Amino acid sequence: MQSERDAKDRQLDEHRVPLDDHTMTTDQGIPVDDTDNSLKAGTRGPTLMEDFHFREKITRFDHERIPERVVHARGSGAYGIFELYEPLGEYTCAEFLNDTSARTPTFVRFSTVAGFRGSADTVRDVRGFATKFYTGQGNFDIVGNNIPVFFIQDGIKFPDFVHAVKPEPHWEIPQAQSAHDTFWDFVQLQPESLHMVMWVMSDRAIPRSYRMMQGFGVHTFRLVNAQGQGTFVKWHWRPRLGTYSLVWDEVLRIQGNDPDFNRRDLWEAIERGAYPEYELCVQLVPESREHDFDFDLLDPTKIIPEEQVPLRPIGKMTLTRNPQNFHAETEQVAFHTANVVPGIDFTNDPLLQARNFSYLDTQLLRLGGPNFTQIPINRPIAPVRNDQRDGFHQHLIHESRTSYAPNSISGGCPAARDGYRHYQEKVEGTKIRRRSPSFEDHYSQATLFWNSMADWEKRHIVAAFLFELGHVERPPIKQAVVAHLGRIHPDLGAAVAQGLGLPAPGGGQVHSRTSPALSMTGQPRSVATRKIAILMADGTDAAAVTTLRQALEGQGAVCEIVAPREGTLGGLPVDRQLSAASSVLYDAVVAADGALLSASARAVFFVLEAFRHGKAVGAVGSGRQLVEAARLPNDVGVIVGDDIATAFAEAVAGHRFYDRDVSGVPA
Ligand code: HDE
Repeated sequence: MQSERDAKDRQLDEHRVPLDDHTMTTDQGIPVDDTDNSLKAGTRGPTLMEDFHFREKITRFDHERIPERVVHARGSGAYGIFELYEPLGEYTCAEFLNDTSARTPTFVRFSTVAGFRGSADTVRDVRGFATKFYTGQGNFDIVGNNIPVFFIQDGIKFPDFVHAVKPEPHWEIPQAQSAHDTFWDFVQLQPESLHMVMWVMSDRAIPRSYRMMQGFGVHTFRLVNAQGQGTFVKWHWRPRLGTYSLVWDEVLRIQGNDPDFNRRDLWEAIERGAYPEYELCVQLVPESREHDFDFDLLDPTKIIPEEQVPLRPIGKMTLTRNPQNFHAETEQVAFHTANVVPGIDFTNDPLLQARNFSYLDTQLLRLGGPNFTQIPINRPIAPVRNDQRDGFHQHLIHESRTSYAPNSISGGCPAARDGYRHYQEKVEGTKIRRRSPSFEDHYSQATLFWNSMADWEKRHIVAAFLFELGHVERPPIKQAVVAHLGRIHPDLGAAVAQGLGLPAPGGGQVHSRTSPALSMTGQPRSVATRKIAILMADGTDAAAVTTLRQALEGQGAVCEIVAPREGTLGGLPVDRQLSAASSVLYDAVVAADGALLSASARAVFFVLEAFRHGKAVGAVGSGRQLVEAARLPNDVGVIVGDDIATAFAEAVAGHRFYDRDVSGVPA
């Protein structure tokens, strides 16, 4: 089968510069004989202006950076393919959503929002989940997040929100953190942000991995079928491995140990062939049901609870290839909410409408002109023919003698026909700067979120509010936020107030509805791709380690041997030396030696810290002594014995033992 993916690959091939043994040249193709010494008048003399190689090299270096994204500056990308389960002709005429034999190439960029390009991956923040589908009818982008709602209802507030969350203007502090006055000042004055704030204070905002994170289109979009009939749609990505998060104390330590934690995790999984998979699901709402909800479908601060409109899986995306050049691919990729193909359309969500303006505008600045769609990562595989011309960095040599329509000289070509047809929505209204009253309720869904959390999730949310508000300097801002929290739920308000030493806020009546799908409990369980540290030292029983390792790796886990020194132990290569390792970089730990390691404070701390972060801790052979030295209590997640493989794998698959109360670590 000649797949569409091959088409994108072939297109990219034209632009690849392979590593080879060719002679170095200048940008003009002139061979270079020396790139280490500038041309000088005598060995100790001044550098000469005529050294064109030197000047070109330095000039190119001076111009290497392009403006980083105002938001979502830090990101990681990967190529994939999308395969459809069943034709959706009843709802949409988009060809890639009707052809189950198509393998539509995709490029995904995951990102954080607030931090600069060099900030750490594992900050508390919403994550971007942007996908470009290179379809036969042109590029379609879902520019989504890992949280299904947004902070604001109208795009005109976006600059205010972003200015509030970014580092404060006078001293550019703090980096990649919402824990500061301007963010919480915005929140207290803009209660429409509260629902999203609840999500951001939950563990959703500290994902374990981009491979274990949901994605959401956020807005209500519209599918349109061949008869021109519309259906409202919400986009959801569901990771095959389940949705899992880190714990806050761990996050603080990962930032120093490996600021590239999520980027590295994605890259290494793809290199290993453990291809991340996400199911694309839709919530479909017939137009006749538009007003059946107690919220407005156009309001991006609201979800459609899954219990009201179930998710329908329609296809699967598999990420199969890492980029070869970060700048060319991940940095230059340009997503846009308005990149839609026939059969997919917008709604009047005022946030979406603003985005439809913003993304093209930002690309013009960031990528230096209107021809950024010719950059290989952005080029559609569908043919591009129009009368748009010139501009900076035009790569195409248009041979036509005309660049206008209508024309007779070129036989009327390119001709506009049978193309994208906008949904025929009837629109009328009075010009007005006001929101619909149906956008007014800012609390009910925040309450729904709180009500739906498991106890451990609630504890983590309270701890997150305490961390964040604990960094706010102005007491009136804290008080105002706590008052809002009391309106979301009296328990939440009281718990946060107590930690801040404030009186419990008054709270009115709140509803007790829940939406079980909002909780992260009950995720698919698997040990596959989980990273396990095996602590060894000289004299460890290597055969026992090998047996355990084979059993775990047989189920797809990734084991690393951590030991006091590099080299080999009992014939097994050491992957990481203890001084360069930390438990926070692993999902679980096995103590395989106790005789030597229980005398090492680092090794004892390694095991203790893993335990405190709720991880499975195993011990084989003398490893039992290390567990004893760490004084771990009797716990279901501490598995000691000679044949622990099955029980340990089961414990790792459950991700964490949250009954240990990891919200307030260290205890
Ligand atoms: Fe974005 N957003 N956004 N955004 N957004 C950008 O585009 C903007 C919003 C999202 O990996 C920018 O190329 C406005 C919601 C992602 O390259 C910019 C508004 C959601 C990415 C921009 C929003 C997103 C961006 C910055 C309010 C979730 C990264 C650089 C009206 C559904 C894409 C760029 C990538 C990037 C504007 C709100 C997601 C400035 C004006 C809601 C994942 O154009």
